[in-house]
Parts: sequence; C-alpha cells; structure tokens
Amino acid sequence: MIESPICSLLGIDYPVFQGGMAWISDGRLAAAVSEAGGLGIIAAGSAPASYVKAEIEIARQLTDRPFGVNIMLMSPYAGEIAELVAREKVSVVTTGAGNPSRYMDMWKKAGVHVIPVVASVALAKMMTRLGASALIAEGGESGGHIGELSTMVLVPMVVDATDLPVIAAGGIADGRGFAAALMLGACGIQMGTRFLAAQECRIHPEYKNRIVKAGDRCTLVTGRRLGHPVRSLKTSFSREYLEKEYGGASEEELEKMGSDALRKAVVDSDVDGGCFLSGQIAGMVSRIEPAAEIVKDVVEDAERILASASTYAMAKTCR
Ligand code: TUI
Repeated sequence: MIESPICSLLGIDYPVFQGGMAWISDGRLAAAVSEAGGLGIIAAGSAPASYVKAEIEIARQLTDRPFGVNIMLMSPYAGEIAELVAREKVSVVTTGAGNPSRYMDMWKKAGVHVIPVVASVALAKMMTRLGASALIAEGGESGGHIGELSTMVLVPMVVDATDLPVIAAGGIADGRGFAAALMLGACGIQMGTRFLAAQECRIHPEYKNRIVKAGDRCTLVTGRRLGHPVRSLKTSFSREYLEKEYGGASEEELEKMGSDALRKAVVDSDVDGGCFLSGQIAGMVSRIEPAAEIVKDVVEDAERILASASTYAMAKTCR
C-alpha cells in the first residue's frame, strides 16, 4: 500500500489526482474518481461561476468524499470562482496557468486546501511561502497549457525547493510513471490524459477514440509565439494553426482562431475546427474503462513495481 502524506492531509485513499481539464472535468467525472479513492477535480476552464456551482452540486450528490475545483487563472471569471470555492468550502482548490497569490488568504481562511500547479521553482517557492498545502509540479509533456520544463527535470527541482508534498504531473499514465514520480521525490501523481479514456468522462466519443488510437508522436504545441503554449493532438486544425503562427499571422487572427476551439472539440467533436487537448502520453492510453479501474490499475501496478524495485538493476528486462 503506497503511504503518502497527501492522503492523510486530504482524507483520500490513494495519492492519485484527476487533472482539472477545461470543458472536460465535470462533477460526474470528479465524483467517480473521488469515489474510487483518488481526488476528483472539477475544472472551471473559462466557464462562469454558475457552471462551476452546478457541477459542485452534482459531485456532492454523487459522493461524500473530498474533491477539488481547478481554476484556470487566465479566465475572466477566475475571481468570482475563487470566491465561490471559498463560500462553498470545497475541500481542495488547484490553480493553473498563472499565479494565485491574491486569493490565497481568502481560501486559507475558509479552510480550503490550496494546491497550485507550478511550472517553475520560483513559483513553487512563492506558493510555499504563502501557505499552500501542497504543490502540483506539471511538466511540459502534459496536455493543454504547458510550461517549459519536462516532468523529469521539474519534479526533483521543485521537491528540493519546498517542504510541502509535491504531486507530479505530465506524462504519467500507468504504474511505471507513478513509481518513477515517487523516485523523483513526489508523493503522488496527477493524470489528465488517462482519464480522458474513463467511461465517466463525457467528451465526444470521437475525441476518446482519437486518444485511444494515438501514437507516440501524436501531439504538437501551438501558441508559443503568443506566450501561451498549448499541447493538443495533431489534427488539420492544429497543423493549420501552427502554419499560421509561424507564417506571420497577426495575434488577433490567431486568438480568434483558437478562442472557441476547445469547446468545439469536446462538445461538437468538430474534427476540422476543434482543438483536442492531449498529453504526449496518449500514445500509451489504449482502452476505455471506468475511472475506478484506472485508479486501481495505476496503484496496483506501482505497488508491484516498487516491491521488486531493488532487483531491477540485476534484471535483464524491467517489465
Ligand atoms: O492550466 C493548465 N492547463 C490548461 S488550462 C487550459 S484552458 C486554456 N484556454 C485558453 C488558453 C489557454 C488555456 C488548458 N490547459 N495546466 C496547469 C499549468 N499551469 N501548466 C503550466 C502552468 C503555469 C504556467 C506558468 C502556472 C504558472 C505559470 O506562471 C505563473 C507566474 O506568474 O509565474
């Protein structure tokens, strides 16, 4: 049994977080992961507070276990959702795509555990100083909005920069990745892409199909020129966007092209106009199954691997 300080801190059974994926991680998916003993997380994305409130209510109807809300800090609604989370006394708030300093006092006073996503050592140190409960160190293998450093590099540097529990994210989808994250000094993992293939994940079936069929070089990164790099599946849309980005298109043109593309992928499965966010690890996600099976599979596999870890150096093969 993997023992982790994050489990006793949050009241969860396994140190497995489900990433807050914009337009995707709703109350039903979050409740399924929390019921399975992990930490389910509702993503606010760029939706208004009323959407998030409704999803919190759905999750509360489906589970008594702790769950979280992820706030995408570039959202125009970030402030009102920050207040909602404090008012509703949600167990955990995670943040992404920015610096949540201005909300930390409010959340802490409300008894909400603050677990920011960090992509740099500087933000990890600042969040530690301001009283975060834990940190999620997310490497650039992830889907969606990403930082520069890879998980292998970022996680041990963040671990060395803080006394807080660190959750590793980016490029993890099985027990091997989980075990490796623990070896880097993390005390838990967050997975997004693997949960795209959960039965309870309500993205369009074609999106799921594309994740399950994806290969090792299935993603690309757009938006670097705008300062907002985003990883998604290679599609006609993302290739065209990339060509425009490096072909001299204006920022306005690119913003306009990208603005509704996430919703189009998730809700409409618009194969031509949608942006299908995905991590690099999609190449290893091969089946659709219940969220509880995903949690069980990664935990049991990591336990098995770790139990025989000391014999690895001698083994001909590590599998
Ligand atoms: O936030 C994410 N992933 C996301 S958010 C999203 S929705 C979106 N919509 C439109 C445009 C862009 C995104 C899709 N995917 N992951 C967490 C994350 N946070 N990754 C990297 C960061 C990050 C990067 C820089 C956090 C803080 C940061 O710097 C803050 C600072 O001021 O130092």
